[in-house]
Amino acid sequence: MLQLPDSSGAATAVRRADYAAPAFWIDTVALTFDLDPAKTRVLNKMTLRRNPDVPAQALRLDGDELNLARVLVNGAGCSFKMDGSQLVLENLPVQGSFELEIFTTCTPAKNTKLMGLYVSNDSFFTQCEAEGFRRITYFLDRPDVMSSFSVLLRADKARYPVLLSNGNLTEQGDLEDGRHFARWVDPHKKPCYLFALVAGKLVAREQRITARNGREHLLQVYVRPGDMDKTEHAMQSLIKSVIWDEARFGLALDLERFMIVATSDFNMGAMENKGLNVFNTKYVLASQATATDVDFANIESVVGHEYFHNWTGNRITCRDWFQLSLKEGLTVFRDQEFSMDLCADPSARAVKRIEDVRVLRTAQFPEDAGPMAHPVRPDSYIEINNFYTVTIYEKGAEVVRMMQTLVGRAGFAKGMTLYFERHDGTAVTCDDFAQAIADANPDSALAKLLPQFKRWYSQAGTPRLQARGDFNAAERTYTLTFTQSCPATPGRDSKEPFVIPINLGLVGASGAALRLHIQNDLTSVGDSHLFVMTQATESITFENIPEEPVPAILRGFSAPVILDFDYTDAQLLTLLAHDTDPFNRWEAGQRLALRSAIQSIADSPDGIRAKGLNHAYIAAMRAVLRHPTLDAAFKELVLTLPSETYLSEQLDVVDPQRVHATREAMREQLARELADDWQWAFEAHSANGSYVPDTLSSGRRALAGLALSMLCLAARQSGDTVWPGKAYQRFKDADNMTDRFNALAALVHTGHELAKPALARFHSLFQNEELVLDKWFALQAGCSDRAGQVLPAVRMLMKHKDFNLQNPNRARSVIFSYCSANPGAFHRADAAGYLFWSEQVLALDAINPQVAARLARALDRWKKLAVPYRTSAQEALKRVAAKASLSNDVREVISRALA
Ligand code: 0A1
Ligand code: ZN
Repeated sequence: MLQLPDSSGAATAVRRADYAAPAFWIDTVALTFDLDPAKTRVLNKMTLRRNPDVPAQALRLDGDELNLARVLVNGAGCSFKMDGSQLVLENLPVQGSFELEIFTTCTPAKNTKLMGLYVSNDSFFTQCEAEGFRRITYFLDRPDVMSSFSVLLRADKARYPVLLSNGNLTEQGDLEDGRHFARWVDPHKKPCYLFALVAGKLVAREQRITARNGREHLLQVYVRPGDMDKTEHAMQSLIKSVIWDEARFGLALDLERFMIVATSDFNMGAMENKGLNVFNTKYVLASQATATDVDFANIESVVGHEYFHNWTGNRITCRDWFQLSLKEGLTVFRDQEFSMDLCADPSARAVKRIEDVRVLRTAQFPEDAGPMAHPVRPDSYIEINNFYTVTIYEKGAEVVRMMQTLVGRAGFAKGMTLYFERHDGTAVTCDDFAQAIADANPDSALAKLLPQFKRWYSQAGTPRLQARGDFNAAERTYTLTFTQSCPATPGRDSKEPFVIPINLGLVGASGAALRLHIQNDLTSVGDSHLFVMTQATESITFENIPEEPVPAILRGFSAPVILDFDYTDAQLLTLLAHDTDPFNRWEAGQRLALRSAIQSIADSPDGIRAKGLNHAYIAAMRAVLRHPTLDAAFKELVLTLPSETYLSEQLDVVDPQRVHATREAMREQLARELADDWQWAFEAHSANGSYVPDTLSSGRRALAGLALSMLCLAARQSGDTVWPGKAYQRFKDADNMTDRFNALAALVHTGHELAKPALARFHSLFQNEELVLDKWFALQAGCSDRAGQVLPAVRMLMKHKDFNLQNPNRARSVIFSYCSANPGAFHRADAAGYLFWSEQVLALDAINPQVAARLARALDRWKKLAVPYRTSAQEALKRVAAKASLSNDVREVISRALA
């Protein structure tokens, strides 16, 4: 087990194996809040009873940074003691229910951690997941304790005219001294992490809808008064979500009122509190003038995600936090499917799949190979907030997707129905979910292989799938042999084989899909086959194969593995041009680019003398770009080179500067050699009409944006001024943020002299738009580095009047954009980037440990770095570790990195 060098000994690991049911149940909770930023009073009246299944013991209630004023049992004073931050009550009634009343106060105005009850822009918000409720009152702060909540809110009426909590508004009215009240009753039992309250000066866009079953619902999106004009898209996304969940899974809205509230101070994206979702403004507010197409798409998927949690997370919740992926993996899967189902055509679906895989491979694969690697269902943690990870979310979603692949779409829907029949209203485990999907499909491969399949939940690390193809001309057979392995991860060296669903096909040399005849299997037909691998090594043989085919393996990315196949360039070009699966076409292009980059890095220490991209690759890219029928979004993905992060993951030792220089040289070559084609692409996709953020026109704008950036890059090489001039013009004239921002980014990344006036103009145009200012900061901090100018610029940005370290969005837009998203600028030979990182981790830790711990992860992969980066990164990590008063959040990340 991980040893923490914390002398206080405060942090201890929580282990999944230690799970024990709670000793008490809390059936009802009546909360009364007198809201005041400086001192909020919280009266908490609970009815409790002992859990008959657990031996009698003391009641231990969690608390954090609370001032305790009074404790009454059945209306009378009682003895209690404190054990650390827990309130311990012994001698409680043995039989039946009893009432426990606790009166505490807290200080929302000083709550910079943004967990529990806090103030943002003079409004009150709460964030309780995972363990924030204990910062509001003493409670059994664990997800398997589900209670009926009623909430009375009291506050100054002029300052906080809107008072919201979960469920239904049952009463409201005025009080003395300009105060007023509202009473909310939640008809559904819930764990306390789903509790929420909001109070402030807010306005709402409202929409009444009638569901299929005839029930009426009120949907509301609450924002600050000036933001009303940016709520239409969120509302439409919510309506689409309600319709989709009912149509696809038969899951109807179970609330009379469903509210979304936006706040600009939020640690994460959004939170699924029952009936009262609280969102980061970034995932609510959008207008043509202020939000990009990507923002619009993100809003749709985050609104969907939170809404879908209403069933997967809220109606059925997690038994303990080790089961976090039960709700998160499943809900990400559901939001991915939602976004795909909203796509007008199959090609747009494929684009969404490629984008999701790209996130998985650039963020989750590195996590799974680094010091924070953990199984989808972890075995232990020190700080649960550190486990809201891409592994729990994105890899968890891939595990659910594989289940769907193994039982089919209809079978998966049946499994979901059984899951709700069995577990609605309870707190369960990942095992319960997998069992329901398997039991609903008793003849499926999943049911037959369930115990082995569940290794996806228990074993960390990205499996490697090695494939080899053998063509036997005499027998006219082709045999694919697969070997799987999984690297060691912290705490576990050897792994058992996984169940790997491999979707595959064969492509003839001419590009035609071959019909598959599998040896000893007369049932299979068609040109695609799902091979379910279970052993360490396995083969499959195809018959009637006239010539050596090109295997198309892992179509649609059917399993979250790293596939090694020794493709020739010619084979990859065939797949890129012809495979029936768009994901694999894209993948073939990425492999070609990757191969060339790795070769260049090996050949040329500075990335400059490298041979660069070959003719065939350039010609293939031209063919894709000019293709008459492929859609623009797909072209943009194919023509975007693999990221520096992804590239670095392919190397054993990483020199970030060499990686950066190599990729830049490749981009420049693509810009130069396809100059005419980029010009054509820009002109052909810049048609203006009225702005709609749908997949088709977003794709056109994305491709035009890439073309413009390439044209500016080519111009920098040739000294031409026409394209930068055009970019500036487009920046000024654009009628939407996507085109405007793409043009600005093209100037900033190429370091053109017009970037400066453009940035100044952008700032003055949008100085009152927080979310747009975030983009302005992020663009500069994420800017391509040429002369080490980015770090000094970042330090200057932090002195800007609009910078505020306490606001997570702003901190992310500057510090994270530099440390986590700009490797070429961050990994400096003089170690100044790492020094900056350590300063910021420490500064943020004093304000908001959760945000600090995320930043701490920017050096996760330091052991892969080449010298001198490696040594100076280690020094920076040690500098942070040396601080005595680190939060558990940061301490856990840093200790793991240094272990
Ligand atoms: N459950 C939310 C994510 C979330 C998690 C933790 C938070 O605060 C620490 C906030 C939000 C989701 O999946 O959307
Ligand atoms: Zn979620």
